[in-house]
Amino acid sequence: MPRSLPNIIVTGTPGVGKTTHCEVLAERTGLKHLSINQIVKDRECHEGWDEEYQSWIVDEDKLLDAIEDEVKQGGNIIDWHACDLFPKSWIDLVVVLRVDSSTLYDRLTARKYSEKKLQENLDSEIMEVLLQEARDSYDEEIVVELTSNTSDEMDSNIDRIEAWLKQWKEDNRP
Ligand code: DAT
Repeated sequence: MPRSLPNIIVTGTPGVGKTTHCEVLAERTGLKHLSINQIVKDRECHEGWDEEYQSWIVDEDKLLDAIEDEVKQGGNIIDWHACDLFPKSWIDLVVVLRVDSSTLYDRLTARKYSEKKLQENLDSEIMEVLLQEARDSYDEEIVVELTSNTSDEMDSNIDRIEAWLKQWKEDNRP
């Protein structure tokens, strides 16, 4: 069944601004902010807690089962630092947020990440790991790279995504 509203992924290295973007977008568009972090925790889609990384070890099959029904209905903004696990057929737009290393360093330091986790995430951002993952997993036309260093950039990103949504609704009118 075709969706009456699209599903958008907002992805990127931790600290790029996914949650901040998703919260504003959800408020402005009425789409639902699907925080995968929260779902993994609340619906126990994990195989336990990784002490070293201070994060849940995600059980991807369980996670997909947990969100399948609501995602298939459409109207979700999926907030997660990975994107290759979601079936292509579920997704209409993939936004990859990017940030300068020095800005990311400051944001992750403020989160008190361990030296190892901090370095791994900085490397991941510099090597464009998430951008590549998005490009490898979805059609090129639906992957958009946006910078998120400043609140002005965030405002313009939100405007762009809103404009995209408006167009999608026009193009997919029943
Ligand atoms: P993520 O969900 O990707 O881990 P976040 O939304 O929690 O990131 O943002 C991390 C921090 O950076 C948070 O304190 C808000 C700030 N931030 C995010 N995007 C920003 C932007 N475009 N301009 C200024 N600050 C931003």
